[in-house]
Amino acid sequence: MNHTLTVACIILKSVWQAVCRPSLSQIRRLSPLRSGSLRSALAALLFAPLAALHAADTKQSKRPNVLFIFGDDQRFDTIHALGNPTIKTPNLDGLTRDGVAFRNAYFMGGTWGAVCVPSRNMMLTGRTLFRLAPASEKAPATYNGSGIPPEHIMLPEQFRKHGYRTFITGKWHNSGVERAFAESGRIGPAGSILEPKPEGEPTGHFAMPVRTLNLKEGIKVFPGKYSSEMFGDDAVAFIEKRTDEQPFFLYLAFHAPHDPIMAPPEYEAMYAPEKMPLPASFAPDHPFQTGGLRIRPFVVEREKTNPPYTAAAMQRNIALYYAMITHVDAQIGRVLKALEAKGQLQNTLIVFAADNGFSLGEHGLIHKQSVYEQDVRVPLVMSGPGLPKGETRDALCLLTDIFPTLCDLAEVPIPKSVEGRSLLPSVRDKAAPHRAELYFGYDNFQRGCRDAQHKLIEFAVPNKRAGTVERHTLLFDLKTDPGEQTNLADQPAHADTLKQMRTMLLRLRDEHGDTIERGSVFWKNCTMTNN
Ligand SMILES: [Ca+2]
Repeated sequence: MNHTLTVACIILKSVWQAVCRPSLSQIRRLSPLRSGSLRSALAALLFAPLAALHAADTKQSKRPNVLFIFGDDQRFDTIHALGNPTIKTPNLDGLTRDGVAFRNAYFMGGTWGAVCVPSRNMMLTGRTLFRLAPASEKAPATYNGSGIPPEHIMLPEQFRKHGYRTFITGKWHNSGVERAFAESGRIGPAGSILEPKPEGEPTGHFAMPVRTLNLKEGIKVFPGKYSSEMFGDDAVAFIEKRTDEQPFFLYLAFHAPHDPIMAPPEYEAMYAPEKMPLPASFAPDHPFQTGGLRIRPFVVEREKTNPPYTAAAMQRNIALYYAMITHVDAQIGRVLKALEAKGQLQNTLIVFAADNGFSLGEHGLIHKQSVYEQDVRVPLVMSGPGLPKGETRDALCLLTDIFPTLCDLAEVPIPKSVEGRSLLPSVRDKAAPHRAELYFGYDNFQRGCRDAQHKLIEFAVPNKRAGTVERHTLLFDLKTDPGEQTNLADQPAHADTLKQMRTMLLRLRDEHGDTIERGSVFWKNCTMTNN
């Protein structure tokens, strides 16, 4: 109940008690007819506005809907309003004006090359990387995040259990979709979109195999329809067709800007490649093995590509990547308009995030298989009831933290399996502490950590042919060097910082349970002196 209504209620109750509630002696003096008529008339006079206020309050205090929008490989700096002058994202800009943006949001990394899978698992379950379940009982060492056991409750599943209509359209990359959602539009990819097609036929995002929750419908392709538009269509249709009052949880997971890097022609035309700024750390190739190089060649400009990269090729790649995001942004705009037309925009919690980042030439990389900033940092914007407008937060946080935050905002209980920490204290108070440190990992080749200022990355990559391990240590001051260009690890002036960060790394390893099979391989290879 809002403040105005509370005050109105107190005043009207006092008036009723003072004027209308007769004492026992008064009742005895009044005839039944006179007493009843007088009180009815006064009650009608006094309580009509109160009833109207109550009706309004009931409407306002309805449980909020949730619109969860997930980008795929969409890095942290891809929202125009948050400091990227090149990219065009008018609808995401609007979301930041209407909400709160977390500028230091991260995912923890992945235990294998397909980092999308554990990332989505972490967001869906609110758990951390080394506390995901094995893929199956037969492969207990494969903690790749694909399997989600029933005891790890998923975010939409929890909302479903608490009275929400749950609907999915878009990418799903884990088990348990039927547990989490009661209804669906098209879900994909239900097969590879990277397979080459005969000349002239739609490919990639224009020919994505999709399915629905109804497996009897089989796998279908809608040739010529770009994946983002398909999922946007289904989200809009769900909102437009809704006639009941049950709150909903709409999960809209785009598959763009994941490769193949390709965009509808009218969006491609919005970005001139030669005008695309290159990252300051651009290089033709990475200087050493990371364990995440050459996982597979990326499909850029319809051609598979490997380093060394030229500046011009990277600019074309950036132009297309931005075009894909602007196209996603247009779909988000359609969905927000549909909510508005249905009168639901003000009563919907909207979250926009992405599963992982993506390198666009930084350090010679086109990939997401590292713990460098551009690979692990993600966008995170939230708007809706209970959230401030046009504000930003610098608190370090994880995708894992979204689950308890949405539960807090919608007054849904947080399951015991959730490890994430609600961002609500940070939402309410910019200075409130959240996470002081973050821990990152990639497969059994990289581990890293950061605090408010420094970041440490340890690489330990076996060279099987030589029977050796290639070791590299990187230390950055993120306050003065956000692009991770100056390695301080070998500089004597920073020896104490290196020692402190290594102590932090080892402590976080233990706190995060990084002792599973893959982690133990890394820690066996990652010899380091720390004294
Ligand atoms: Ca991804």
